[in-house]
Amino acid sequence: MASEPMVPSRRRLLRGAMAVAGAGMLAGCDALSRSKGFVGLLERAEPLTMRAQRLLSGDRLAEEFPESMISPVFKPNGSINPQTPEYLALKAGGFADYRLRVRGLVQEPLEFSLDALHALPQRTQVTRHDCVEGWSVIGKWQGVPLSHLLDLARPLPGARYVVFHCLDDIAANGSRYYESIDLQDAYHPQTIAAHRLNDAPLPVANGAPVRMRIERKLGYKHAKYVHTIEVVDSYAAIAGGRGGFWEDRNYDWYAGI
Ligand SMILES: Nc1nc2c(c(=O)[nH]1)N[C@H]1C(S)=C(S)[C@@H](COP(=O)(O)O)O[C@H]1N2
Ligand SMILES: [Mo]
Repeated sequence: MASEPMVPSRRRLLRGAMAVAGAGMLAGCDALSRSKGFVGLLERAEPLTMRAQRLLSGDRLAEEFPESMISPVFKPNGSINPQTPEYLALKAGGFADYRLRVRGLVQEPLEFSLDALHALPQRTQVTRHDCVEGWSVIGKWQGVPLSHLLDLARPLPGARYVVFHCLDDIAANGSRYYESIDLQDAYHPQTIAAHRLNDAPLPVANGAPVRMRIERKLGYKHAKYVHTIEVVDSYAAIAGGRGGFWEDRNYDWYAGI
């Protein structure tokens, strides 16, 4: 085996210089990442991480717990009392005018009142919510499997992601919260549009009237106050282009647990 030279060769020095130039380029990454081309690259690279996680965990279910382990309080976090005019109007009417829309790359755009959602097949699950801030709580959720809503709407060829648009703004500039997952996570059996928490209608603080539960993901993926489920081929054109409110502020998109 050839041994490494003791004195750096010209080639090695050159390579070192290129590494330094590379570090300089990283500092420009933020500006770069805002360009559509770069986001497109990211979207192509991310399935690699995804595949690695799936090789390890497959499509396994998140752990479900006995009801005796439900936390006394399901700690609310992020937006807990939305103040957008749309939300305040819906809340004032007891959410009678609320509609959950399914649109985008689907054969059959749909909308559901709360009563209509209650009439669909339901799933109940007692699961642990893990926030990236380092706390967890266990709660019992009831809702409609997203797979069922998608089966009714029938995604078109080219559909790759599902984007959840929310009624709250949490940034000072009025940015709306949004999130996205890929179709595989969308069809996961524990991915539900939840309207009940601990055997009661979903409280405002936890996302009333409808929020997502995506049990294999960190807390910030679980969009609350959802009004529209949009099926897309790419999320690059939405808001900051990284697939979610926190992703646009540098959080990881996949966020698997
Ligand atoms: N619309 C919306 N969804 C959201 C948030 C938010 O601020 N707005 N915060 C996220 C974060 S960081 C967490 S931990 C969970 C908190 O859900 P909870 O309030 O039911 O605990 O909601 C997530 N979904
Ligand atoms: Mo969170």
